[in-house]
Amino acid sequence: MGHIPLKAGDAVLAVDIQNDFCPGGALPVPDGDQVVPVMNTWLKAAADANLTVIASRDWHTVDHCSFQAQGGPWPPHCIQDTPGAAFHPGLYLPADTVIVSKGTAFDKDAYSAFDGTGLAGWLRQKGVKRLWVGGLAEDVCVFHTVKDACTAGFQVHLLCSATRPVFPDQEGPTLKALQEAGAQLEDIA
Ligand code: VGL
Ligand code: ZN
Repeated sequence: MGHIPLKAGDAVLAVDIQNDFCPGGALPVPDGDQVVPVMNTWLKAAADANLTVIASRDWHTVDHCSFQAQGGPWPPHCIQDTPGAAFHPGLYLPADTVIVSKGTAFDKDAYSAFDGTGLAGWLRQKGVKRLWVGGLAEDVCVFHTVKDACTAGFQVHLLCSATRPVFPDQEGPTLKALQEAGAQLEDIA
């Protein structure tokens, strides 16, 4: 375990660590569950330091527009209040974790935790300057969340050992694009 460099003005954001994105789920990310112990280390460290913790979740309606039967790219996943939409049972969420739901409209998808949620303004109000981000999936919702966080002016650190892609052969271009967007890649696990 490397040193966890959290300080005042930091927040930790766990993106979509839900059963449907883990092995056995409806839209499994290869080795998706392996992000849990690493993410937990950061979540515990944030809680110990009294820092803001956010957990986003993909939270779709039935017959959501992103599902294949509706012409979208994905199998049905993360339908509101189903077991597949629940956070991974091993994920440690501090009592005051702020849960951000996204993709909640029938007719609109949202890959980023900042898309339509008001999260950027709320974080600014809380005085958050830096974000430490991990979760699922690296090439989909983590990618768009990190990009939006950079655009919104936060200093973003991507926790590389706390994220996994849906399509592992895309990982190189994904990481390169995020670095170009201003994110720092962190190998601390
Ligand atoms: C996601 C595919 C579809 C994600 C969400 O959370 O990465 N991926 N919906
Ligand atoms: Zn989705």
